[in-house]
This record gives sequence, C-alpha cells and structure tokens, in this order.
Amino acid sequence: MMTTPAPARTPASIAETYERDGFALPIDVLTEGDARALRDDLEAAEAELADDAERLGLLRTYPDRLLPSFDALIRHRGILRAVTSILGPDLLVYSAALFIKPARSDKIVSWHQDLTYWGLDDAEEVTCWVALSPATRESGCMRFVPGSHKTRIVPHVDTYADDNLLSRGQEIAVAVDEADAVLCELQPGQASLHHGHLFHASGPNTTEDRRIGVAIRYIRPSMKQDSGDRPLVALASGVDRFRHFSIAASPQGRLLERDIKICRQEAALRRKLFL
Ligand SMILES: O=C(O)CCC(=O)C(=O)O
Repeated sequence: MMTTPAPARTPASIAETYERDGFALPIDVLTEGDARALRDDLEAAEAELADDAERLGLLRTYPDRLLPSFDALIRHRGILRAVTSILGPDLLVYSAALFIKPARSDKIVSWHQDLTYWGLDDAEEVTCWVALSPATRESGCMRFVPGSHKTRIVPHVDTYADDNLLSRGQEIAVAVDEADAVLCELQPGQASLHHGHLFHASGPNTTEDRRIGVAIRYIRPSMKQDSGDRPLVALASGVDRFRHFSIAASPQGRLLERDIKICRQEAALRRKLFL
C-alpha cells in the first residue's frame, strides 16, 4: 500500500497559491519507494505489451483502468487532500494518462490550455501531475505562466509537429513570453496541481532516463460534456449527485481482457468528443 509522507504544505496554503497562480507545487504525495514501485509495475506491463502497439497505447492512456496500482494512485489520500482543498469533497477522475518522454528525446509539449479540447461545459477541473521519475529542466519538466489561468480560453492552432507529444501538436496562437514562465521541477513521488486554463508547456528530455508523469484530471461531478455523452470516469471521492458520466469499476487484476475491451470502447468515444 502507498504511504503518504508528512505534508510539507497545508491544504489551505495549496488552495491559496493555486487561486493566485493557477498552480501549486511541489506537493509530497508518495515516498520515493512507492513512486519506484508504480514505475516498476508500469514498466513490467509495458514489457508484457511490447509487441502490441494498440494495447500499449491503451495502457499509457488508461493506466488506472488496467493496473490496480494506478487505480490506487488516483484515490491516494495525499492527492485527494490537496485536490479537495480546491474542488471540494466530490471528485471524479476524467482521465489519468501518462506523459512519457523517452531518454534523450526531442519530444516537447507546446504551450496550451487543457480545457480547450475536452468539450466540457465548465472549468471545475484540476490536473494533479505526479512524477514517477525526476522532472527537471534537463528532463523536460512542465513550465507554467503564473496567473494565466485567469485568462479564458485563447485561440489555439494545430501544428501537427512531429516532436510534439500532443495528438495534433496543438498550440496557443497568441505570443507567450517565455520570460514569464516558471519551471515545475519535481522529484519522483512529488506532484503539481494546475488549472485547466493555465498556459503550460514542456521541453525535450536531454537526460539518460525516461521522464514519466501521470496527469490525473479531477473534475467536480457537476461538470458535463456539451455533447450530452456520458464518458467513463472514476468516482475517487465523495458522491456523484449528478450522473452526467458513467462510473467505471476498479480493475480487479492487471491488464484484464474485459478492461482492455472497455478502454478500447472508451478511446473511440473520447476521439469523438475531442475538439
Ligand atoms: O507532461 C508534460 O510534459 C505535459 C503535460 C500536460 O500538458 C498536462 O498534464 O496538461
């Protein structure tokens, strides 16, 4: 079971910083040993699926549906304590995809605002990005523009750049001043929180290790898809009084065939919803 290190920051101070800057970090959520155990479980699963690109893609998009260890992560007490200080006690997990940059890779993430693309009706959303390996300037950690969450969604363009980890190379179409940005450096087991309107990006990985992070998107159950669809989400805390989404069951084992089938169906729906 994952343990929670003594919190270096109180929920109140996290909420205050988040309100002002649109992000809060670093938040100590896992011990280094627990972060290593999650990474080992992920990498064992990646090795099992190495010859199957489609299943490997599903694993990296839905680790919480295919590995009980990642299902436990999205329900981790330390994370929930931080996120509930912002969104309140009732929390759904809209997605929990991995962002992986291989060692010595030119993969970047261009400046963007997350809520541009998901077709959700509101902005009651917080991403908790948990580092499973060092996220540093050298390994391509995220960069945030403090206060930019107070801007509504600005125009974005699709660049389709090969080196971009985002599916269409989506990028903010207005100038972002790099001088305004701050680095989001995290040690394994630490996390950051960021707002869905925050301008953020990340650079290449020049190190000899993979840079691995899990981006857990928490939303209030009052949120809904503009399209009226009810994608599959996890109920991580509290109650869902709204029923705007379908609630996923926790995985009862690793890489189960029935869970893979559900993820495949869900991926098709999410492709349709993605703006
Ligand atoms: O992992 C990264 O470099 C970028 C992640 C990101 O854009 C996000 O979590 O919203």
